[in-house]
Amino acid sequence: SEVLLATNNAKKLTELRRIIVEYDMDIQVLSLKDIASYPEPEETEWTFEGNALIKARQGMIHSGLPALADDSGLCVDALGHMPGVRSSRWDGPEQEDIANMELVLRQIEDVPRGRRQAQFVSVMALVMPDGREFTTRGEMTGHLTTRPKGSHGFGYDPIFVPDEQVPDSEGRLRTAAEMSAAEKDAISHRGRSVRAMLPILAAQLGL
Ligand code: ITT
Ligand code: NA
Repeated sequence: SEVLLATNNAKKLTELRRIIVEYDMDIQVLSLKDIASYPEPEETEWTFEGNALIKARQGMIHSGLPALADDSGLCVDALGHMPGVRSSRWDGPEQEDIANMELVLRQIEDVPRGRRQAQFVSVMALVMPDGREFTTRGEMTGHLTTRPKGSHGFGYDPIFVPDEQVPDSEGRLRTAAEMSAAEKDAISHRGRSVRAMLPILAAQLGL
């Protein structure tokens, strides 16, 4: 069965596809490149659920296919959970990921190690051609470093140290950008939101 992932973020598409592949299901994930282009909807909501549904509804309307969308972001405790749904404000290419990370690091410059907790959130929305709507949520807790480390992943991964990991022999913890794809998927917000969505998707597609 074909499903659209309504995202302009190629890294999200890569992550979703590689998580689904693990489950050996008969699902083909199409991207916005596979359908006629349409204007990107404005993300006007203040919740991840609301914005994920906006993106999935537009994807379904313009493709006629069951459509998935991810809305995600980094919520920093010391910043009152910002940037949150505004995490991609300087959205897009790698250079701009660096600007985003630097802005967050500057804003928490004076926050000590013990108060640098943060969470990544991912909400997956599924909108079916008959209008049925579903959302699932995944979270990953951790803390922020003082400088970027690692080159894997995307976005804020180089400054985020997930809680759920085993320290190396020197007791050092790694950022999400220092983890392999499989390690990140096993504990990530998106890994969790996608794995929660898979049984819903299978049931809706009659698989
Ligand atoms: P679409 O709306 O087209 O899907 P986007 O990148 O604009 O793409 P969001 O509005 O959901 O998506 O913004 C999510 C931002 O949160 C993303 O650009 C990153 O800066 C950050 N983010 C989300 N997941 C992340 C992850 O796994 N690792 C690092 N940063 C992440
Ligand atoms: Na958003």
